[in-house]
Amino acid sequence: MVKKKALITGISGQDGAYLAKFLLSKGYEVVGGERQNSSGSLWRLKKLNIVNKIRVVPFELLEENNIIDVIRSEKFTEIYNLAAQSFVGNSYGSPVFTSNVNALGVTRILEAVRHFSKRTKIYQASTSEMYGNAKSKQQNELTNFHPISPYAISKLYSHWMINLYREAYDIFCCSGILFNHESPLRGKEFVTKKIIANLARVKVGSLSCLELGNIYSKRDWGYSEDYVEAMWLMLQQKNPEDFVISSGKTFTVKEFVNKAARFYGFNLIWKGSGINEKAIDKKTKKTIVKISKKYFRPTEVNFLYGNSNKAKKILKWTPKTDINTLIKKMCDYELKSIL
Ligand code: NAP
Ligand code: G4F
Repeated sequence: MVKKKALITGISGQDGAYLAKFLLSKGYEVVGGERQNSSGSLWRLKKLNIVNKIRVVPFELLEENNIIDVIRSEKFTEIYNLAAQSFVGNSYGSPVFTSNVNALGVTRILEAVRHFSKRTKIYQASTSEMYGNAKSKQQNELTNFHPISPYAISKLYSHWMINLYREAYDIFCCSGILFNHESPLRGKEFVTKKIIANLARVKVGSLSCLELGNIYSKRDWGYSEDYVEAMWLMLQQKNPEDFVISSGKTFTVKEFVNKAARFYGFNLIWKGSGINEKAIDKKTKKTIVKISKKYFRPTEVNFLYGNSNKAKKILKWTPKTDINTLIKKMCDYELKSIL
């Protein structure tokens, strides 16, 4: 049987690493797309012991000719487009760059496939951020989108482009609307990793306290390694369709802090409100968490809570890792790396 060949764009990112590991386990030839001004360390692939099993090619979402060259010459079976300016907080300061990468970048891939490799299947990394502050209690494939950040708007553009190319040109392309998913390999700018990494430093005495922004937003947090399997399943279906992938549980950032703090042996007592709210450790009376204005966003998605019944039914996919197991994995990893 001919070996399937997949391109993973954003190979240096969290999902890129876990998806590469998963596809290698399925016998794929894995080609990783890395932008040229990346840090170049591929540390996540090294952590997973797979860096030597992947062929890395230059892949920059801003460079049309680079994208055409790669897609035309390689004729991939599948492309997983995971590359993006993925940090919502930064998208307010760089709306043009974010749109160029996340929105037009996807159009560049779609055009290259349409003209030079029409049988290649495409997975696009869409996001629950596209729902914004949706009116419904839980969000699924039928919920209206109401994006409220440059990031979410750029992702909704690419989401609709994927729909268009599927309908207009009969390309097998689909989007996974993934809710937040984390892991020990999560970037340190995202709140879960920031909480877990900084609380570990407070514990060993190398940081005085953790500073956060809005601790009342709710997120539906899952585990990246579970979610990459759903990406693959979407491309193995007879017809391309979009799917919501979520844990089906939602917690506030504050609840996440309390859970992680308990893992490190802190017992937090919260005092004050608004910008003056803080968490004190019951035993030592030390302030462990403070609120800082600088981490608030101009607009905030207050509540994300996904319903993945369609994925359960059609893909036979369910999340395996609950939030407590996820936190334990992340805390164990963090302690090991700082001690
Ligand atoms: P991540 O760790 O931030 O990885 C993003 C990747 O994109 C990195 O490899 C980055 O390279 C690359 N990249 C950035 N700009 C690029 C450009 N101009 N050209 C080519 N590559 C570029 O993100 P992730 O958490 O793995 O998420 C993967 C995808 O899923 C992203 O598209 C994200 O928006 C989306 N998503 C994530 C979540 C989540 O909770 N994790 C949920 C829904 C959707 P460098 O290493 O060089 O920066
Ligand atoms: O961890 P976050 O930065 O993730 P956010 O904004 O939900 O975006 C992530 O999930 C999306 C899927 O829904 C992805 F599409 C996207 O690429 C990314 O992976 O923030 C989570 C929440 C927000 O409400 C934020 O305001 O935590 C709040 N928060 C409070 N203090 C903070 C902080 N977020 C960060 N990053 N840093 C803080 O100090």
